[in-house]
Amino acid sequence: MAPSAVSPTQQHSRLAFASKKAQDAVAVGDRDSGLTKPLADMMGQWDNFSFAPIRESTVSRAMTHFTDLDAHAETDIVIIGAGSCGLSAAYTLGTLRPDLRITIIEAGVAPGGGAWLGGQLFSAMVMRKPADVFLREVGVPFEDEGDYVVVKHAALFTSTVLARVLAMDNVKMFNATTVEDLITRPHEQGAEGVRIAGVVTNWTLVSMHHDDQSCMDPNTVNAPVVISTTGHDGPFGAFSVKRLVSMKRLEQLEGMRGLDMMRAEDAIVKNTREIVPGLIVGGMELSEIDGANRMGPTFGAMALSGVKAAEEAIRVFDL
Ligand code: 48N
Repeated sequence: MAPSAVSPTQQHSRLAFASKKAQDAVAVGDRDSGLTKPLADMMGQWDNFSFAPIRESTVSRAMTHFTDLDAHAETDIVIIGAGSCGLSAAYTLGTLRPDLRITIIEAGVAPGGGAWLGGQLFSAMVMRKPADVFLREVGVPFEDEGDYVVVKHAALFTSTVLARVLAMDNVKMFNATTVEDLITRPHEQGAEGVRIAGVVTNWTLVSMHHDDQSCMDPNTVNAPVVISTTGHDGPFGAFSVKRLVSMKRLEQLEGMRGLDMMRAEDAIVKNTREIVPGLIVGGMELSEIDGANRMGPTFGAMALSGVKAAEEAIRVFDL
């Protein structure tokens, strides 16, 4: 069947929310040579080529995001984990609520979690309908196979959603940064309860060495709403729900059950929810609390769980 057509104008309109500066950067010049004219004119002219002058300290000041850390010390919504669920939540939130400041904390240098590949290191990504609705929303081409669709490379999905999210003026991602604890406040209904009021962060390499180097204290981000999508595996998988158990706020984790695609994906999307006041859990981290089945190499539930997590976050934020 013909691949889904996302017209250039649709693609371009998808960038409509990007800041004007960012949008100019992707403005398309005349393409009679296949490249934009400025780039085409550069080719073959390398003998007299040189970059504009710069001083190293200028790069250092431009690169270090201390002003971002300052701006995001107080934020509206934190998303822990920039995997397929977290990125889908960020896209949906950033699009629906450009008035909100959204802070993504991602432990990996490379965001994307498990969504750079399909399954067993093969590259194609399968999503069951109706998750194709999200692919059309963000402009990811796919092959329509009836009850499911195939994105020719998982990285095409992840890089497209990542590009959309990072182009948003109200979203900032701090990668190579780990949430190593949750900020809590006594919950109105009884001292044993807590509500979540933000996250505790550190550079990931620091977080991984607390056992062999003491006194590397963390940083903090205050937020009334936190979405946790930390997945079910990896060094920090299922972080928030494991922390809720260790702080005796959750009795125990039911633990992810065996693979059953038909049950797993519906359960993850339907049960994406606020677990404790101020904390919404989605994606595969949820399977660890609920004892939901795993779904294996199909990603529709991740995308739509992210959409639902965004909807829940807006509901909680607007309370
Ligand atoms: O991709 P993941 O691991 O998690 P999800 O829920 O977005 O997607 C899950 C999906 O990839 C699957 O597992 C598929 C569907 N397979 C299912 C199956 O049955 O096998 O992304 C989580 C992200 C990663 O990028 C981590 O680096 C990050 O969260 N992360 C954290 N970032 C900051 N602080 C933390 N404490 C933390 N923990 C994890």
